[in-house]
Amino acid sequence: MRNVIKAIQQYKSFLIVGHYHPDGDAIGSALALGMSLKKLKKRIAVYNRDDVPYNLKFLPGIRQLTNIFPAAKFDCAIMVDCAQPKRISKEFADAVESKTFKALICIDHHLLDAPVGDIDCIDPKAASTGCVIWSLLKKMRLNKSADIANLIYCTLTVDTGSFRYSNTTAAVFDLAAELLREGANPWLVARNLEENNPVVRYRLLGLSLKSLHIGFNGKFASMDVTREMLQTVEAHEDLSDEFANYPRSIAGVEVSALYREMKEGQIKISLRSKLKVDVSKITKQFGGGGHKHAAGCIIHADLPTAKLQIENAVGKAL
Ligand SMILES: [Mn+2]
Repeated sequence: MRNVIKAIQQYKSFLIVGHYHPDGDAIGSALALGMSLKKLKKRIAVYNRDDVPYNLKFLPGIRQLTNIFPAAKFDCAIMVDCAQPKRISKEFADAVESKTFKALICIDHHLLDAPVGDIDCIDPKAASTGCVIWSLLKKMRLNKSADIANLIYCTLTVDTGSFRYSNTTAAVFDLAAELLREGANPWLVARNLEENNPVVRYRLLGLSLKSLHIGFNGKFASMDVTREMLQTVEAHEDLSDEFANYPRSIAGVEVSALYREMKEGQIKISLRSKLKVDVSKITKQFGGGGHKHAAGCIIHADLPTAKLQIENAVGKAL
């Protein structure tokens, strides 16, 4: 963190980036950092390859986010909630490869074998990347802002599943209280994150729930989202992002899977577990990643083949 602060003081321009298919932690962290560096009169751009999900459009400063890779040069690039340039975008990975930046900083809370930054600020104990950013901003005395408090509060809500997951520690509640004192508004964040769904999401959920499959003596449950379902209700696949939690919420289920047909011959799998099974070990077998209780991968096959492969691996893990 000391080295990150040094770099922030030393350099004049910063490109702040988060992983594609962004969540509230990637976007909230990037915006909070961007807003703070602006206060220091740094030239900044905040970039994400993909569009902002509908439930994150309320975030303060969201207009500073661009999905067009900036042509301008920057002294320093800061990756947040991600430690691999290729998970930002091809343009970004190319820029890193061709040594466009004087320094590459990585601020994250995922454990990775070999982070690639010149400066890696990774805290696997942090509930969200936003928590790491908040510590950084406090050290730099840039934390007195209700907007930044709301952004960090959003990262915390998203990555702890609204203060429910096993990463919800006493420190998380301490931090939440601190953010509230700085002006974060829990109902504003919750209302926009969770009570702002388009009706078509529920029509899609209705179709997907019909595909509910229970296996391994009730320890496994899965749901599908097919191209046909998406076409029937005219929905975008992003609307099914949280569906993986439904099969896990069934009594007795230890592992759940959501199978999403991306395009012909490409299935995106989201795995969830409740207690013992480390689903990231399963997704890694298929070139994916994630956490113990939530992980994902993509299998290049048709839906029945992908299901067979996943269920074989899940069966062994169970
Ligand atoms: Mn995160």
